[in-house]
Amino acid sequence: MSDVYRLYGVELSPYSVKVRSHLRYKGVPHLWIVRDAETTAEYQAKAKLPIIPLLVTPEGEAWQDSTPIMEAIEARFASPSIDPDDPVAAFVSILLEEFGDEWGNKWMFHLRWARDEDALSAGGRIAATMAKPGDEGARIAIREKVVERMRGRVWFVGSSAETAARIERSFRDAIGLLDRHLATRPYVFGGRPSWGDFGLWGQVYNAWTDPTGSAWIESSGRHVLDWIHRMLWPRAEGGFESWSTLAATLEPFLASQVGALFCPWTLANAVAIESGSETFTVDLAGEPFSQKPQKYHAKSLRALQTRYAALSAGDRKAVDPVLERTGCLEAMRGGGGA
Ligand SMILES: N[C@@H](CCC(=O)N[C@@H](CS)C(=O)NCC(=O)O)C(=O)O
Repeated sequence: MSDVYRLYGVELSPYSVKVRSHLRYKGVPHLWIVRDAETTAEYQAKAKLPIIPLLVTPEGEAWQDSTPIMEAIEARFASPSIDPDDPVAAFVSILLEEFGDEWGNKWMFHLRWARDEDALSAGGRIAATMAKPGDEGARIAIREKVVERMRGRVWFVGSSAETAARIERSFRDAIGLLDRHLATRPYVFGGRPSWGDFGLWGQVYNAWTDPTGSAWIESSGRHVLDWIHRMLWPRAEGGFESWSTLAATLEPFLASQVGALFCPWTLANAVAIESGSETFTVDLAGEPFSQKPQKYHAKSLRALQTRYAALSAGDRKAVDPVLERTGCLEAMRGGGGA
């Protein structure tokens, strides 16, 4: 039996490239199969949900959802681990993975579809994978359809005229803070990539493939740019750092992005899902942010809270002061504050 995994995805899917970089780093034998007009039938025969990435194992099992896919790969291919050794760094790493997947996706989705030039760029690339090669007429027609459809869906991640400035400021602030942090290390937690790198990177890399995200990153984040390139084929260049050397430049990122924006947002989202609200509004660093609740995020927040609850008493004692200082503790405890 072949030992090759088959990963179905597209370059413009942040969760697909996240899993692809992980497989590359782990040295997992795999084929990257672009889900295009030609491979759609084989993709559909395996996929239970209409989402990418889809990873088909050598035994023919079909795995979906990037975090569980990566957990399963970590279980099968233990080394090199993507969990930092230091317990504080290890927890912050999975928190940053969640932040990247859920809040970072707002940056990416908003930047990609809000402006004509970005929508044209991304829509054109998506259409190129869907149209029959050489059929220009079909490519243009599909591009128009994709742009219209996606622009009609940006509300889904909370992008609107009212939230645009907040999302864009968060992206630019995050790039600046990450740039300072990455000025002295190749990866977010030191000499090798972690959960946090993969989650953040899928979104930031995708934003960088679009004109606006690329211009903003390249004009103010040359270390982030190097990391974007590095993460396409990540490799261990050294060990993980401990929290004591990471804290000076990572805590400001945690405080201004995760604690001040993502945590209150995800808690309010979870409450809105539970109460079945159509929309919700939450105060984020003094500004109202309104959107329709997103179901998946409530589920992934619960998974993260379960990880927090499972920390040993000793680890929790080390992690709590950092979460407290950066405004992340309440969300990890489930919003109840106790
Ligand atoms: N939580 C999922 C999210 C996957 C997801 O939203 N995938 C998007 C593309 S990035 C998708 O498949 N959308 C429908 C499609 O492209 O057909 C994961 O981490 O894998």
